[in-house]
Amino acid sequence: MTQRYDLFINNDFVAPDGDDYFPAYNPYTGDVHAMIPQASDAQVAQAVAAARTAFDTVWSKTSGLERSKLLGKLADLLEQNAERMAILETTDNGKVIRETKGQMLMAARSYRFYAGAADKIFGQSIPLDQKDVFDYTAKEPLGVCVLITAWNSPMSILCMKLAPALAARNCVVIKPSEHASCTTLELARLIKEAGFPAGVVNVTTGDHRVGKALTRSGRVDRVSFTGSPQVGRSIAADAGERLIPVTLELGGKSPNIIFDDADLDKAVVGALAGIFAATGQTCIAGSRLVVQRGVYDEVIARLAKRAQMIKLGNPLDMATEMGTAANEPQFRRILERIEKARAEGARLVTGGKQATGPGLETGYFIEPTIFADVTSDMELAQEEVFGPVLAILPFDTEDEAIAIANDTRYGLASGVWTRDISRAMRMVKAIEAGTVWVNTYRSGQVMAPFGGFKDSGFGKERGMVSLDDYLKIKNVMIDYSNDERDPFMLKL
Ligand code: TXE
Repeated sequence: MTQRYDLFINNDFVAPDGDDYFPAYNPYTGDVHAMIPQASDAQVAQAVAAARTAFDTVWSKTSGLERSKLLGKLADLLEQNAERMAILETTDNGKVIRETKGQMLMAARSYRFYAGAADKIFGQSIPLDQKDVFDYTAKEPLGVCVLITAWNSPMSILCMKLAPALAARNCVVIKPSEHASCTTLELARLIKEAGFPAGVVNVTTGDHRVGKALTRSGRVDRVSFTGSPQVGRSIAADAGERLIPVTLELGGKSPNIIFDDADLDKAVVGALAGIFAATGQTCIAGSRLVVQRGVYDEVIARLAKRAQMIKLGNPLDMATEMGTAANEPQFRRILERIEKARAEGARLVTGGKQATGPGLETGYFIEPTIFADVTSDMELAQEEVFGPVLAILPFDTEDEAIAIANDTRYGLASGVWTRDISRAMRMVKAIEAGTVWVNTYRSGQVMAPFGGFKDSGFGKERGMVSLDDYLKIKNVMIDYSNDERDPFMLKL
């Protein structure tokens, strides 16, 4: 049955102006499974106004304890609805249920983490050189934050933004990707059920016009965005125009480096998880496997063998290991990138085309694909494919590995596989990336900060540090002395 969703503005579910709905496709069956509302400019303005009013009248005045209880309640509701939400997200973007189930529980964990943080936001008292003057800082909320998310993991991406924003006393307007909006609209129901006051959270769905209307609204105080570097640049330009801060999480071309002395059983599993989990449609994909010459052939052989055994199929089946490309444009983009890689001379080891066979008659399936003998000057080593396509590059020395790792405009994540702790520590220092995993890959927890360098963006999500992105610091100086003061003398 096709579910029809409405916008979520000021705790009401409202139909889009002009009954303007667009279809949400199941990338496995090709069927329309839901209708999504396209917010008009006027409705975007209403959502921002609702958030502003809620901020001014209610939310900015709440205690940490009140916010903590509400976030905790939301975490409970998400846990209770995890199965249903996972099925919906898998239906919407083709990511395997094995992963989306875990993602829902991790998102609930995230709301719980920031529930615990909501009443622990304090400033500092600062000793000055002057006597009888007391100085302190207070951390204040920003106001209205716009949260724009991508289609690959809507609930995981959103919780990294929404939970700290709310804990820090901000109101928000959320704009999910037009390619996967359903779980965000379902979350709106849970937010209402949890008891958040009207206007604290609003969801306006639709295409890029809605995102643009939000980032160009003169009444928002921060934008947090996850998506492509191209759109990230345009959002940063809009924010620059208004002089408001932005957080940008823009993807990567992450190096996963295997040294000769690595535990190869572990490293091969890490390499597979790095590129084929989530069908490679993840910003942290270990899409460049950089392998030392001594184990190069062995790693390629082992990876190819396992890649050919990856079970593709219905993403809702717990046995399925790799799902579909999330939508048609993405499917086409991945196949184009594969053709380009062939043309530029990368050696195709396995895969390389649309996957077909029993159970794959419908759906945007792509074979797990591995290219070897890739060099840094190839587009495959530089451009994000955002699909199940691995580029393997050989190296001889540690310096060479570092040079290859850093030869990218991105700087989001990286992996190092070695048994030599001294080498691991040298690599950790040398790699220009916001995350370095040593002897593990694609592992993240809400308490550990995440976010990239270079073209991967800026700002941190997760961890206590991300609260600061949603707060401003006020300095307060109180002179309680009885001294006479010369108005023209600067007092130190
Ligand atoms: O992202 P877009 P798309 C990469 C990946 C993928 C490519 C395109 O390489 O192939 O991006 O994916 C909204 N002002 N990533 O098209 O276009 C848009 O409606 C304001 C990496 O989905 O960047 C959507 O909600 N908003 C990424 C969101 O921005 C605008 C995850 C993302 O859209 C806008 C997904 C504008 N001018 C894709 N234009 C990651 N970092 O993990 C669009 N939007």
